[in-house]
Amino acid sequence: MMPAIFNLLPEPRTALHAATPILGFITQPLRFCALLPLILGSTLGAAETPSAAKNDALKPNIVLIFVDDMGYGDISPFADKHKTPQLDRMAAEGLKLTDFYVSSVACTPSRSSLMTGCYAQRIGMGGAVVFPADKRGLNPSEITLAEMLKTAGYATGCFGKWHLGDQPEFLPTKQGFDEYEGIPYSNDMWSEAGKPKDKRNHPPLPYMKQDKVIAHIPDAASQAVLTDALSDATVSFIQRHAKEPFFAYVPLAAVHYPWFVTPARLDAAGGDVFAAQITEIDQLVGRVMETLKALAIDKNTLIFFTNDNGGGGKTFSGPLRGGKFGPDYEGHRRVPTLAWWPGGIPAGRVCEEIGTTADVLPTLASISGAAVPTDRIIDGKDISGLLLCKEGYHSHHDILYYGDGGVRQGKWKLVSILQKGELSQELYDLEKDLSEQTNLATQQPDRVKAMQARLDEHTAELKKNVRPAGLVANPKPLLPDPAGIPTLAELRKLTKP
Ligand SMILES: [Ca+2]
Repeated sequence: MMPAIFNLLPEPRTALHAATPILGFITQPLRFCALLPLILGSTLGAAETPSAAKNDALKPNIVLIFVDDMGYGDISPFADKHKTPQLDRMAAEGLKLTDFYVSSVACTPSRSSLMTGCYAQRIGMGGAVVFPADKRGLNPSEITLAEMLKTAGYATGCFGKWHLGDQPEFLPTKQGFDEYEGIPYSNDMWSEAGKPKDKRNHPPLPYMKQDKVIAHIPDAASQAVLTDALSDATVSFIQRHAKEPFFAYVPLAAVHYPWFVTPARLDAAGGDVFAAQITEIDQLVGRVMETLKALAIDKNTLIFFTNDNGGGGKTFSGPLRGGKFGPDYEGHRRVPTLAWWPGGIPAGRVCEEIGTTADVLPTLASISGAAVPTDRIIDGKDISGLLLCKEGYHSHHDILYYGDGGVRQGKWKLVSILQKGELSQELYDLEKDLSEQTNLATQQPDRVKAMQARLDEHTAELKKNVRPAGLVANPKPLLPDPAGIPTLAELRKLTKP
Protein backbone atom coordinates (compact mmCIF):
# COMPACT_ATOMS: atom_id res chain seq x y z
CA MET A 1 0.00 0.00 0.00
CA MET A 2 2.59 2.55 1.08
CA PRO A 3 4.77 2.54 -2.03
CA ALA A 4 1.74 3.13 -4.24
CA ILE A 5 0.80 6.19 -2.27
CA PHE A 6 4.35 7.49 -2.10
CA ASN A 7 4.58 7.25 -5.85
CA LEU A 8 2.20 10.15 -5.96
CA LEU A 9 4.43 12.29 -3.77
CA PRO A 10 6.66 13.97 -6.34
CA GLU A 11 3.84 14.91 -8.69
CA PRO A 12 4.26 18.68 -8.81
CA ARG A 13 1.23 20.93 -9.09
CA THR A 14 2.38 22.50 -12.36
CA ALA A 15 2.88 19.16 -14.07
CA LEU A 16 -0.48 17.99 -12.81
CA HIS A 17 -2.22 20.95 -14.37
CA ALA A 18 -0.32 20.82 -17.61
CA ALA A 19 -1.15 17.16 -18.01
CA THR A 20 -4.82 17.30 -17.12
CA PRO A 21 -6.78 19.83 -19.12
CA ILE A 22 -10.03 18.02 -18.26
CA LEU A 23 -10.37 19.15 -14.73
CA GLY A 24 -12.43 16.33 -13.35
CA PHE A 25 -9.28 14.27 -13.30
CA ILE A 26 -7.65 16.58 -10.82
CA THR A 27 -9.93 15.42 -8.04
CA GLN A 28 -8.26 12.04 -7.70
CA PRO A 29 -4.69 13.26 -7.19
CA LEU A 30 -6.00 15.85 -4.77
CA ARG A 31 -7.70 13.20 -2.70
CA PHE A 32 -4.59 11.03 -2.60
CA CYS A 33 -2.30 13.90 -1.74
CA ALA A 34 -4.58 14.94 1.06
CA LEU A 35 -3.81 11.66 2.80
CA LEU A 36 -0.12 12.43 2.82
CA PRO A 37 0.19 14.68 5.86
CA LEU A 38 -1.29 11.90 7.99
CA ILE A 39 1.04 9.33 6.53
CA LEU A 40 4.08 11.56 6.76
CA GLY A 41 3.18 12.60 10.27
CA SER A 42 3.08 9.02 11.46
CA THR A 43 6.14 7.69 9.63
CA LEU A 44 8.56 10.55 9.26
CA GLY A 45 7.86 12.75 12.23
CA ALA A 46 7.90 16.48 12.79
CA ALA A 47 11.35 17.00 11.23
CA GLU A 48 9.82 16.33 7.83
CA THR A 49 7.10 18.98 7.99
CA PRO A 50 8.53 21.07 5.09
CA SER A 51 7.94 18.09 2.86
CA ALA A 52 4.37 17.75 4.15
CA ALA A 53 3.81 21.46 3.58
CA LYS A 54 4.90 21.10 -0.03
CA ASN A 55 2.25 18.48 -0.61
CA ASP A 56 -0.34 20.62 1.11
CA ALA A 57 0.10 23.08 -1.75
CA LEU A 58 -1.95 20.77 -3.96
CA LYS A 59 -5.11 21.57 -2.00
CA PRO A 60 -6.91 24.76 -2.97
CA ASN A 61 -7.20 27.61 -0.55
CA ILE A 62 -10.87 28.35 -0.01
CA VAL A 63 -12.61 31.71 0.29
CA LEU A 64 -16.33 31.25 0.97
CA ILE A 65 -18.26 34.51 0.60
CA PHE A 66 -21.79 34.31 2.00
CA VAL A 67 -23.85 37.44 1.30
CA ASP A 68 -27.01 38.18 3.30
CA ASP A 69 -30.51 38.67 1.87
CA MET A 70 -29.40 39.41 -1.70
CA GLY A 71 -31.82 38.70 -4.55
CA TYR A 72 -31.12 36.30 -7.41
CA GLY A 73 -31.15 39.24 -9.85
CA ASP A 74 -29.05 41.72 -7.86
CA ILE A 75 -25.70 40.98 -9.54
CA SER A 76 -24.99 41.32 -13.22
CA PRO A 77 -24.01 37.70 -14.01
CA PHE A 78 -27.69 36.91 -13.23
CA ALA A 79 -29.67 40.02 -14.31
CA ASP A 80 -29.12 43.59 -15.43
CA LYS A 81 -30.40 45.53 -12.42
CA HIS A 82 -26.95 46.50 -11.05
CA LYS A 83 -23.53 46.46 -12.68
CA THR A 84 -21.05 44.26 -10.81
CA PRO A 85 -17.89 44.12 -12.96
CA GLN A 86 -15.84 42.08 -10.48
CA LEU A 87 -18.53 39.42 -10.20
CA ASP A 88 -18.85 39.49 -14.00
CA ARG A 89 -15.14 38.78 -14.14
CA MET A 90 -15.50 36.00 -11.60
CA ALA A 91 -18.19 34.41 -13.79
CA ALA A 92 -16.19 34.92 -17.00
CA GLU A 93 -13.13 33.27 -15.46
CA GLY A 94 -15.07 30.62 -13.56
CA LEU A 95 -18.41 28.93 -13.14
CA LYS A 96 -21.92 30.30 -12.80
CA LEU A 97 -24.35 28.01 -10.98
CA THR A 98 -27.88 28.83 -12.06
CA ASP A 99 -29.65 26.17 -9.95
CA PHE A 100 -28.00 26.50 -6.57
CA TYR A 101 -30.22 26.60 -3.47
CA VAL A 102 -29.99 27.25 0.24
CA SER A 103 -30.89 24.12 2.20
CA SER A 104 -32.48 26.22 4.95
CA VAL A 105 -33.84 29.75 4.82
CA ALA A 106 -33.18 32.76 7.14
CA CYS A 107 -29.88 33.91 8.60
CA THR A 108 -29.38 31.44 11.47
CA PRO A 109 -30.83 28.30 9.83
CA SER A 110 -29.01 29.00 6.56
CA ARG A 111 -25.64 29.50 8.29
CA SER A 112 -26.25 26.37 10.39
CA SER A 113 -26.79 24.34 7.26
CA LEU A 114 -23.75 25.73 5.46
CA MET A 115 -21.50 25.12 8.45
CA THR A 116 -22.59 21.51 9.07
CA GLY A 117 -23.81 20.07 5.75
CA CYS A 118 -27.19 19.38 7.36
CA TYR A 119 -30.69 20.78 7.18
CA ALA A 120 -31.02 23.28 10.02
CA GLN A 121 -34.00 21.32 11.41
CA ARG A 122 -31.75 18.25 11.65
CA ILE A 123 -29.52 20.04 14.16
CA GLY A 124 -32.18 21.95 16.09
CA MET A 125 -31.43 25.23 14.31
CA GLY A 126 -34.48 25.51 12.05
CA GLY A 127 -37.19 28.08 12.61
CA ALA A 128 -36.28 31.27 14.42
CA VAL A 129 -32.99 33.11 14.22
CA VAL A 130 -30.97 33.53 17.42
CA PHE A 131 -31.03 36.86 19.24
CA PRO A 132 -28.50 38.74 21.39
CA ALA A 133 -27.93 36.87 24.67
CA ASP A 134 -29.92 33.92 23.36
CA LYS A 135 -29.57 30.70 25.31
CA ARG A 136 -29.49 28.80 21.98
CA GLY A 137 -26.62 28.31 19.54
CA LEU A 138 -25.10 25.81 17.13
CA ASN A 139 -24.26 22.81 19.28
CA PRO A 140 -20.48 22.63 19.82
CA SER A 141 -20.80 18.86 19.25
CA GLU A 142 -21.62 19.53 15.59
CA ILE A 143 -18.64 19.36 13.23
CA THR A 144 -18.33 22.59 11.29
CA LEU A 145 -16.68 23.20 7.95
CA ALA A 146 -13.80 24.86 9.81
CA GLU A 147 -13.31 21.92 12.17
CA MET A 148 -13.36 19.56 9.21
CA LEU A 149 -10.87 21.58 7.15
CA LYS A 150 -8.52 21.91 10.12
CA THR A 151 -8.09 18.12 10.05
CA ALA A 152 -6.77 18.56 6.50
CA GLY A 153 -4.22 21.14 7.65
CA TYR A 154 -6.08 24.33 6.81
CA ALA A 155 -5.71 27.61 8.69
CA THR A 156 -9.26 28.85 9.34
CA GLY A 157 -10.75 32.32 9.70
CA CYS A 158 -14.26 33.74 9.93
CA PHE A 159 -14.81 37.40 9.04
CA GLY A 160 -18.37 38.59 9.29
CA LYS A 161 -21.80 38.01 10.72
CA TRP A 162 -21.69 34.75 12.68
CA HIS A 163 -25.27 34.47 13.94
CA LEU A 164 -25.00 30.94 15.34
CA GLY A 165 -25.10 31.96 19.00
CA ASP A 166 -23.36 34.85 20.79
CA GLN A 167 -22.57 33.13 24.09
CA PRO A 168 -18.88 32.30 24.64
CA GLU A 169 -19.52 28.57 24.07
CA PHE A 170 -20.92 29.23 20.59
CA LEU A 171 -18.50 31.77 19.11
CA PRO A 172 -16.50 30.95 15.95
CA THR A 173 -13.30 30.38 17.93
CA LYS A 174 -15.12 27.50 19.68
CA GLN A 175 -16.38 26.10 16.38
CA GLY A 176 -13.12 25.49 14.54
CA PHE A 177 -12.02 28.97 13.49
CA ASP A 178 -8.47 29.97 14.44
CA GLU A 179 -9.36 33.59 13.81
CA TYR A 180 -12.55 35.59 14.06
CA GLU A 181 -13.46 39.19 13.42
CA GLY A 182 -16.95 40.58 12.96
CA ILE A 183 -20.38 40.85 14.54
CA PRO A 184 -21.78 37.90 16.49
CA TYR A 185 -25.34 38.34 15.18
CA SER A 186 -27.37 40.42 12.77
CA ASN A 187 -26.61 44.09 12.09
CA ASP A 188 -30.30 44.96 12.62
CA MET A 189 -30.11 43.74 16.25
CA TRP A 190 -28.66 47.00 17.50
CA SER A 191 -29.60 49.78 19.84
CA GLU A 192 -31.05 52.00 17.10
CA ALA A 193 -33.41 49.16 16.30
CA GLY A 194 -35.60 50.25 19.23
CA LYS A 195 -36.61 53.31 17.21
CA PRO A 196 -39.18 53.30 15.87
CA LYS A 197 -40.37 49.80 14.84
CA ASP A 198 -38.37 47.17 16.71
CA LYS A 199 -39.42 47.07 20.35
CA ARG A 200 -36.90 44.48 21.45
CA ASN A 201 -34.53 47.02 22.97
CA HIS A 202 -31.35 45.20 22.03
CA PRO A 203 -28.06 45.56 23.90
CA PRO A 204 -25.17 47.40 22.14
CA LEU A 205 -24.07 45.56 18.97
CA PRO A 206 -20.49 44.37 19.53
CA TYR A 207 -17.71 44.16 16.94
CA MET A 208 -15.35 41.39 17.98
CA LYS A 209 -11.86 40.14 17.38
CA GLN A 210 -11.39 36.58 18.59
CA ASP A 211 -13.52 36.38 21.77
CA LYS A 212 -13.07 40.04 22.72
CA VAL A 213 -15.33 42.99 22.02
CA ILE A 214 -13.08 45.63 20.44
CA ALA A 215 -15.72 48.09 19.25
CA HIS A 216 -19.46 48.58 18.96
CA ILE A 217 -21.88 49.72 16.30
CA PRO A 218 -24.28 52.34 17.65
CA ASP A 219 -24.67 54.65 14.64
CA ALA A 220 -24.86 55.02 10.86
CA ALA A 221 -21.14 55.88 10.61
CA SER A 222 -20.20 52.53 12.15
CA GLN A 223 -22.73 50.52 10.15
CA ALA A 224 -21.33 52.18 7.00
CA VAL A 225 -17.79 50.86 7.53
CA LEU A 226 -18.70 47.30 8.51
CA THR A 227 -18.14 45.70 5.09
CA ASP A 228 -14.82 47.59 4.73
CA ALA A 229 -13.68 46.31 8.12
CA LEU A 230 -14.53 42.73 7.12
CA SER A 231 -12.81 43.20 3.77
CA ASP A 232 -9.62 44.40 5.54
CA ALA A 233 -9.73 41.46 7.98
CA THR A 234 -10.20 38.96 5.14
CA VAL A 235 -7.33 40.38 3.08
CA SER A 236 -5.03 40.45 6.12
CA PHE A 237 -5.82 36.78 6.85
CA ILE A 238 -5.11 35.78 3.24
CA GLN A 239 -1.81 37.67 3.24
CA ARG A 240 -0.70 36.12 6.53
CA HIS A 241 -1.59 32.57 5.48
CA ALA A 242 -0.55 32.66 1.82
CA LYS A 243 2.03 29.94 2.31
CA GLU A 244 -0.28 27.32 3.80
CA PRO A 245 -3.74 26.04 2.88
CA PHE A 246 -6.34 28.41 4.29
CA PHE A 247 -10.09 28.65 4.60
CA ALA A 248 -11.60 32.13 4.87
CA TYR A 249 -15.32 32.17 5.61
CA VAL A 250 -16.76 35.62 4.89
CA PRO A 251 -20.44 35.86 5.92
CA LEU A 252 -21.17 39.50 5.11
CA ALA A 253 -23.88 41.43 6.93
CA ALA A 254 -24.67 43.27 3.67
CA VAL A 255 -27.19 43.52 2.10
CA HIS A 256 -29.33 42.83 5.14
CA TYR A 257 -31.33 45.76 6.51
CA PRO A 258 -30.39 48.41 7.80
CA TRP A 259 -28.62 49.83 4.77
CA PHE A 260 -25.78 52.26 5.34
CA VAL A 261 -22.73 53.14 3.24
CA THR A 262 -20.14 55.89 3.40
CA PRO A 263 -21.09 59.30 1.88
CA ALA A 264 -18.55 58.73 -0.94
CA ARG A 265 -20.13 55.42 -1.88
CA LEU A 266 -23.61 56.89 -1.71
CA ASP A 267 -22.58 59.72 -4.06
CA ALA A 268 -20.97 57.29 -6.47
CA ALA A 269 -24.21 55.31 -6.58
CA GLY A 270 -26.32 58.40 -7.29
CA GLY A 271 -27.91 58.29 -3.84
CA ASP A 272 -29.12 54.68 -4.14
CA VAL A 273 -27.91 53.08 -0.89
CA PHE A 274 -28.82 49.57 -1.95
CA ALA A 275 -26.95 49.85 -5.26
CA ALA A 276 -23.99 51.22 -3.27
CA GLN A 277 -24.01 48.14 -1.04
CA ILE A 278 -24.06 45.82 -4.05
CA THR A 279 -21.05 47.74 -5.41
CA GLU A 280 -19.32 47.43 -2.05
CA ILE A 281 -19.71 43.65 -2.18
CA ASP A 282 -18.51 43.60 -5.78
CA GLN A 283 -15.42 45.60 -4.81
CA LEU A 284 -14.69 43.23 -1.92
CA VAL A 285 -14.70 40.32 -4.35
CA GLY A 286 -12.39 42.22 -6.71
CA ARG A 287 -10.05 43.04 -3.86
CA VAL A 288 -9.86 39.37 -2.82
CA MET A 289 -9.10 38.30 -6.42
CA GLU A 290 -6.39 40.99 -6.72
CA THR A 291 -4.85 39.99 -3.38
CA LEU A 292 -4.66 36.36 -4.47
CA LYS A 293 -3.09 37.40 -7.75
CA ALA A 294 -0.51 39.65 -6.06
CA LEU A 295 0.46 36.73 -3.81
CA ALA A 296 0.60 34.41 -6.84
CA ILE A 297 -1.85 32.00 -5.21
CA ASP A 298 -4.84 32.76 -7.43
CA LYS A 299 -4.52 29.56 -9.44
CA ASN A 300 -4.65 27.51 -6.27
CA THR A 301 -7.56 29.29 -4.61
CA LEU A 302 -11.27 28.58 -4.87
CA ILE A 303 -13.61 31.51 -4.28
CA PHE A 304 -17.17 30.34 -3.75
CA PHE A 305 -19.70 33.16 -3.73
CA THR A 306 -23.31 32.67 -2.68
CA ASN A 307 -26.07 34.08 -0.48
CA ASP A 308 -28.02 32.99 2.61
CA ASN A 309 -31.62 33.21 1.39
CA GLY A 310 -33.84 34.93 -1.16
CA GLY A 311 -33.78 38.69 -1.46
CA GLY A 312 -35.32 40.83 1.28
CA GLY A 313 -36.24 44.50 1.11
CA LYS A 314 -34.96 46.44 -1.90
CA THR A 315 -33.67 43.36 -3.68
CA PHE A 316 -34.49 42.02 -7.14
CA SER A 317 -35.21 38.35 -7.79
CA GLY A 318 -34.64 38.66 -11.55
CA PRO A 319 -36.70 36.05 -13.42
CA LEU A 320 -37.72 34.27 -10.22
CA ARG A 321 -40.94 34.63 -8.29
CA GLY A 322 -40.87 35.47 -4.59
CA GLY A 323 -38.16 36.37 -2.12
CA LYS A 324 -36.95 35.98 1.44
CA PHE A 325 -40.31 35.78 3.15
CA GLY A 326 -41.78 32.86 1.24
CA PRO A 327 -43.72 30.86 0.18
CA ASP A 328 -41.33 28.48 -1.49
CA TYR A 329 -41.23 29.94 -4.97
CA GLU A 330 -37.78 29.82 -6.56
CA GLY A 331 -36.88 33.36 -5.42
CA HIS A 332 -37.17 32.18 -1.81
CA ARG A 333 -34.29 29.69 -1.96
CA ARG A 334 -32.46 29.83 -5.27
CA VAL A 335 -29.38 31.99 -4.79
CA PRO A 336 -26.94 33.64 -7.23
CA THR A 337 -23.81 31.52 -7.01
CA LEU A 338 -20.37 31.69 -8.60
CA ALA A 339 -17.24 29.58 -8.25
CA TRP A 340 -13.77 30.74 -9.33
CA TRP A 341 -10.60 28.69 -9.21
CA PRO A 342 -8.33 29.49 -12.16
CA GLY A 343 -6.25 26.33 -11.64
CA GLY A 344 -9.23 24.07 -11.04
CA ILE A 345 -12.37 25.32 -12.78
CA PRO A 346 -12.49 26.02 -16.53
CA ALA A 347 -13.36 29.60 -17.49
CA GLY A 348 -16.78 30.76 -18.60
CA ARG A 349 -18.84 27.71 -17.69
CA VAL A 350 -22.50 27.70 -16.71
CA CYS A 351 -23.92 24.82 -14.69
CA GLU A 352 -27.65 24.12 -14.52
CA GLU A 353 -27.34 21.06 -12.29
CA ILE A 354 -28.81 21.30 -8.79
CA GLY A 355 -26.55 22.04 -5.84
CA THR A 356 -27.29 23.22 -2.30
CA THR A 357 -25.54 24.92 0.59
CA ALA A 358 -25.61 21.63 2.56
CA ASP A 359 -23.45 20.18 -0.23
CA VAL A 360 -20.65 22.62 0.47
CA LEU A 361 -19.26 20.61 3.41
CA PRO A 362 -18.97 17.23 1.65
CA THR A 363 -17.76 18.95 -1.53
CA LEU A 364 -14.99 20.84 0.24
CA ALA A 365 -14.12 17.60 2.03
CA SER A 366 -13.65 15.99 -1.35
CA ILE A 367 -11.39 18.69 -2.77
CA SER A 368 -9.39 19.22 0.42
CA GLY A 369 -9.00 15.57 1.38
CA ALA A 370 -10.79 16.01 4.71
CA ALA A 371 -13.17 13.30 5.93
CA VAL A 372 -16.93 13.87 6.16
CA PRO A 373 -18.25 12.85 9.60
CA THR A 374 -19.60 9.28 9.52
CA ASP A 375 -21.03 9.07 13.04
CA ARG A 376 -24.11 11.18 12.21
CA ILE A 377 -26.50 12.00 9.39
CA ILE A 378 -25.03 14.52 6.93
CA ASP A 379 -27.69 15.68 4.45
CA GLY A 380 -25.43 17.29 1.85
CA LYS A 381 -23.83 15.48 -1.06
CA ASP A 382 -20.43 15.74 -2.69
CA ILE A 383 -20.99 17.84 -5.81
CA SER A 384 -17.31 18.32 -6.65
CA GLY A 385 -18.08 16.89 -10.09
CA LEU A 386 -20.37 19.86 -10.66
CA LEU A 387 -17.88 22.34 -9.25
CA LEU A 388 -15.03 21.01 -11.37
CA CYS A 389 -17.20 20.81 -14.50
CA LYS A 390 -16.56 17.10 -14.83
CA GLU A 391 -17.74 15.85 -18.23
CA GLY A 392 -21.12 14.11 -18.03
CA TYR A 393 -21.67 15.02 -14.39
CA HIS A 394 -25.27 14.90 -13.21
CA SER A 395 -26.40 16.16 -9.84
CA HIS A 396 -27.14 13.73 -7.03
CA HIS A 397 -30.31 15.67 -6.44
CA ASP A 398 -32.93 13.71 -8.32
CA ILE A 399 -35.20 15.30 -5.75
CA LEU A 400 -34.79 18.63 -3.95
CA TYR A 401 -36.73 19.58 -0.82
CA TYR A 402 -37.65 23.17 -0.01
CA GLY A 403 -38.05 22.60 3.73
CA ASP A 404 -41.62 21.38 4.16
CA GLY A 405 -42.92 23.93 1.66
CA GLY A 406 -42.00 22.50 -1.71
CA VAL A 407 -40.21 19.88 -3.72
CA ARG A 408 -38.52 19.75 -7.12
CA GLN A 409 -38.04 16.70 -9.30
CA GLY A 410 -36.24 17.57 -12.52
CA LYS A 411 -38.29 20.29 -14.18
CA TRP A 412 -41.32 19.76 -11.96
CA LYS A 413 -41.85 21.90 -8.91
CA LEU A 414 -44.55 21.55 -6.28
CA VAL A 415 -45.20 24.50 -3.97
CA SER A 416 -47.11 23.30 -0.93
CA ILE A 417 -48.61 25.99 1.28
CA LEU A 418 -50.28 25.12 4.59
CA GLN A 419 -52.27 28.04 5.96
CA LYS A 420 -54.71 27.78 8.87
CA GLY A 421 -54.97 24.03 8.36
CA GLU A 422 -55.72 24.43 4.63
CA LEU A 423 -53.25 22.90 2.16
CA SER A 424 -52.94 24.58 -1.21
CA GLN A 425 -50.73 23.04 -3.88
CA GLU A 426 -49.26 24.58 -6.99
CA LEU A 427 -47.40 22.69 -9.70
CA TYR A 428 -45.02 24.36 -12.13
CA ASP A 429 -42.92 23.30 -15.08
CA LEU A 430 -39.67 25.18 -14.38
CA GLU A 431 -38.31 24.47 -17.84
CA LYS A 432 -41.15 26.35 -19.54
CA ASP A 433 -42.17 28.55 -16.64
CA LEU A 434 -39.22 29.55 -14.47
CA SER A 435 -41.23 32.45 -13.04
CA GLU A 436 -43.91 30.03 -11.72
CA GLN A 437 -46.91 31.76 -13.25
CA THR A 438 -48.98 28.87 -14.64
CA ASN A 439 -50.23 26.49 -11.98
CA LEU A 440 -50.69 23.01 -13.50
CA ALA A 441 -51.83 21.28 -10.28
CA THR A 442 -55.41 20.59 -11.38
CA GLN A 443 -54.17 19.17 -14.70
CA GLN A 444 -51.76 16.71 -13.07
CA PRO A 445 -53.30 15.49 -9.80
CA ASP A 446 -51.32 12.23 -9.79
CA ARG A 447 -48.00 14.04 -10.06
CA VAL A 448 -49.04 16.44 -7.30
CA LYS A 449 -50.03 13.51 -5.07
CA ALA A 450 -46.79 11.63 -5.68
CA MET A 451 -44.62 14.70 -5.07
CA GLN A 452 -46.54 15.63 -1.93
CA ALA A 453 -46.05 12.06 -0.65
CA ARG A 454 -42.27 12.40 -1.10
CA LEU A 455 -42.33 15.76 0.66
CA ASP A 456 -44.36 14.31 3.56
CA GLU A 457 -41.90 11.41 3.89
CA HIS A 458 -39.01 13.85 4.00
CA THR A 459 -40.71 16.04 6.62
CA ALA A 460 -41.53 13.01 8.79
CA GLU A 461 -37.94 11.72 8.59
CA LEU A 462 -36.56 15.12 9.55
CA LYS A 463 -38.82 15.27 12.60
CA LYS A 464 -37.69 11.80 13.66
CA ASN A 465 -33.93 12.27 13.43
CA VAL A 466 -33.12 15.55 15.12
CA ARG A 467 -29.98 16.40 17.04
CA PRO A 468 -30.31 19.10 19.71
CA ALA A 469 -29.19 22.71 19.45
CA GLY A 470 -26.70 23.93 22.03
CA LEU A 471 -28.27 25.55 25.10
CA VAL A 472 -26.63 27.50 27.91
CA ALA A 473 -27.97 28.56 31.29
CA ASN A 474 -28.01 32.28 32.20
CA PRO A 475 -27.05 33.82 28.85
CA LYS A 476 -25.74 37.40 29.06
CA PRO A 477 -25.19 40.22 26.57
CA LEU A 478 -21.60 40.33 25.30
CA LEU A 479 -21.50 44.10 25.78
CA PRO A 480 -23.93 45.26 28.47
CA ASP A 481 -22.33 48.71 28.65
CA PRO A 482 -20.31 50.31 25.82
CA ALA A 483 -18.57 52.86 28.09
CA GLY A 484 -14.87 53.04 27.19
CA ILE A 485 -15.30 50.96 24.02
CA PRO A 486 -14.82 52.84 20.71
CA THR A 487 -17.42 52.73 17.98
CA LEU A 488 -16.35 50.84 14.87
CA ALA A 489 -16.00 54.14 12.98
CA GLU A 490 -13.76 55.50 15.76
CA LEU A 491 -11.71 52.30 15.89
CA ARG A 492 -11.02 52.49 12.17
CA LYS A 493 -9.92 56.11 12.43
CA LEU A 494 -7.56 55.11 15.27
CA THR A 495 -6.08 52.11 13.49
CA LYS A 496 -6.13 53.13 9.81
CA PRO A 497 -3.75 55.78 8.51
CA1 LIG B 1 -30.52 36.40 5.58
